[in-house]
Amino acid sequence: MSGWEVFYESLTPPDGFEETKRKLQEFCQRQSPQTKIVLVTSGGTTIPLEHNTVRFVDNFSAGTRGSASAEYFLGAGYAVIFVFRQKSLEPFSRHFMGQKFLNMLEMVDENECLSIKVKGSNVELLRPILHQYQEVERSGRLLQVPFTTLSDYMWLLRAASESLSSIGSRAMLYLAAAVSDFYVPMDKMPTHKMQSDAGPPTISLQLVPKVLKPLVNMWVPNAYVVSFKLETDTALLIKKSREALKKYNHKLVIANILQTRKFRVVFVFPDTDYEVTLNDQEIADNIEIESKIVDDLAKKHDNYISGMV
Ligand code: 9Z3
Repeated sequence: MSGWEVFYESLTPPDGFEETKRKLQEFCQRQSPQTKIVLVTSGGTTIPLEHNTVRFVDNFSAGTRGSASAEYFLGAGYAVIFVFRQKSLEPFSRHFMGQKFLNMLEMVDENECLSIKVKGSNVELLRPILHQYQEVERSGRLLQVPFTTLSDYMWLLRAASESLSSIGSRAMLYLAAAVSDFYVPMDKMPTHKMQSDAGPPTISLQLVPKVLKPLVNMWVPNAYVVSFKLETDTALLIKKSREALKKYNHKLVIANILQTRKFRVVFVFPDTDYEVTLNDQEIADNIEIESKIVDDLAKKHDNYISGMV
């Protein structure tokens, strides 16, 4: 068995896995024969430190990239499988997180009848979002699948990929989730909460095998696969992205630096690369970089489907 097979054998599938698998297959079969389907992964994975998990290792990802991109893919006519970290941002509802939504409302007392209204200019903000959301609900083009741990993510990524294999080149994988490179194997984890009176724990993390390899070569060999590369050191960004392309043989790496990811990414191909950025005016106008990323990708995907690349 190869490294990733041994790794999968050691992981327990998430609760309700068979039911989720059925939903994924049904979703893909239900779409019309021309519809393109994208799998968007979003948010960060957790690494439990105990079987009865009290503590875990997490990362910074809020799911902004994934949730915004999912909306733009829906806008471009795609059906979307959104595999996301539970409690991270989701398409549509992301616009109303925290107290934002409550600040959009006001109470109106008319003839002793109390009602709640959307405040003035917020109507214009809400209208297109609600409109798109309702259309997506009616057409059944969005399937949301939550995960929490690295193990859940791995099982769901594989099931979602395999459910897409039957649609060949019409499938795109957009792997924006921040997936941990390290984990604590099940047999190295204590059953119960670690006790402080036992002194400082030594936690030994192991490397997660790269599942991009079986994903590209075995699970969805004809799909348009896009991965993301995150770095904090600019000097490494393009080099590491090219290495990934070479190793996994997929179509494109979208490279980004932690601090500038909201307004600059680099599309890295085996032989070329170019930047996709937001200028000051676009930032002031609240344009999201994901709209440009998805726009560009949808065109590339069409070319790929028609055999032009
Ligand atoms: C990304 O690089 C995403 O763009 C971000 C988005 C996670 C930075 P936010 O959710 O952030 O909007 O706050 N995702 C991939 C990160 C990653 O783990 N990539 C692996 C790597 O860099 C390869 S798959 O080695």
